[in-house]
Amino acid sequence: MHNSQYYIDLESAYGAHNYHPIPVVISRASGVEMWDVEGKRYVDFLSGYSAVNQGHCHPRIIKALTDQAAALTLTSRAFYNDRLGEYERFITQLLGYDKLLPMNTGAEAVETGIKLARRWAYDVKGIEENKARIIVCSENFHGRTSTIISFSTDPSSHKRFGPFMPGFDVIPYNDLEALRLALENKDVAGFLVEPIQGEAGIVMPDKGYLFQAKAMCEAANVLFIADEIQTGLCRTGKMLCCDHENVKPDILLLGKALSGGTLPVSAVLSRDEVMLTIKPGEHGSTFGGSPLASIVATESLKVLVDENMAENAIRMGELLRDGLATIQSPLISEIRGMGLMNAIVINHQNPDAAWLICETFMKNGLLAKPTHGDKIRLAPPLVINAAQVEEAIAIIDKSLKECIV
Ligand code: IF1
Repeated sequence: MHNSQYYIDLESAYGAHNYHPIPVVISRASGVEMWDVEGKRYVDFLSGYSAVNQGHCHPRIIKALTDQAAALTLTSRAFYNDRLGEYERFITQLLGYDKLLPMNTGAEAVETGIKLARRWAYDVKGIEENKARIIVCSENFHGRTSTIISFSTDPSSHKRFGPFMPGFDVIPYNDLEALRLALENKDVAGFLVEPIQGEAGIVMPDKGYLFQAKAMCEAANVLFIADEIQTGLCRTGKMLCCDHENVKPDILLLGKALSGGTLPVSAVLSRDEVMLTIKPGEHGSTFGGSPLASIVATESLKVLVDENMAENAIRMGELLRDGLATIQSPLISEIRGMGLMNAIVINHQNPDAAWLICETFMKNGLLAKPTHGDKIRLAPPLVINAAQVEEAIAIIDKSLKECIV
């Protein structure tokens, strides 16, 4: 058994330097807790970027995974398997869609949503081929593929990765007037939006924005494509964040917690009019819809429902925000969020302040990560209980008082 520094040095020597992790090396986790290689315990306030909503190593999900792994992992879609159809029926009935298109990563779900919207635009809406446009929002985060970064407004995502994919119109987030103007173009096929912007720092639109945006898309015969990869699956206190406004996306994108953090499993859901425009051989993936992914996704969804994780996210989110609001610290300029998707906005001129605070959190037994410099995301697994929330608030309070920035 080596110490933490050994593993950090190993990654630095042999791995690409495309991340800058908090200097902690985790070797075991359960529920909300993680342990490093020295045996020190932490409360996890990142949840694998919201992939571990059900808690680390949820026993039901791990059992489904290991049982299926011993029987059949992959057939490819060249053959049928005895798990995919059951999963497709379960998820479409649960979420109210006609069809599922299974993929793996979140970025692949977004790519699939874009391809579907374009195909629908040509086959159904009647837009001239290669003219379809997709409206997106500034400060968006939808993944890392070359198409997706083409419409990112964050230079660190796209700078010097060109040339870029055309066909996207960027409008400000939470701006219905900008959307109205953009929708005047008859070549618009879809509007791709995060119900809450995660990477931008947990940016919440005004109440009614999603509802109005959906209504405007409908009036313009434009598909409303919701990226619920981070906001979905009970994270914000409802199965989908769009449920807070009773909005049903035309194309729904899910990922992350669809596997409880075990495998890359993503999903695209839509109605037949949209989904059946793609014919055999026109889209797919080697691993998408594998029996292993199908079983794990089904169990991950059932666990969310059976254990009332949406309700717990609402109650624990309120407890967390109320507790944070009582902390007296000049470093806090704002606390915001919904359910268990929250952020503290740090008030300090030092651009490294949020990073230094997260290092102090780590020292005191809480793991979180800054986003966009001055925001710290607070997104624990949805199985967190009141005592663990209180513990986290105490660590955050103590850390903000002792952190020298
Ligand atoms: C990184 C944040 C989280 C996403 C939404 C699609 C994807 C993501 C709304 C792509 C992925 C991740 C990826 C991770 C950082 C991260 C993140 F910082 F951006 F906000 F979750 F907290 N749509 N989000 O949030 O999904 O292809 O990764 O499976 O890239 O560094 P993926």
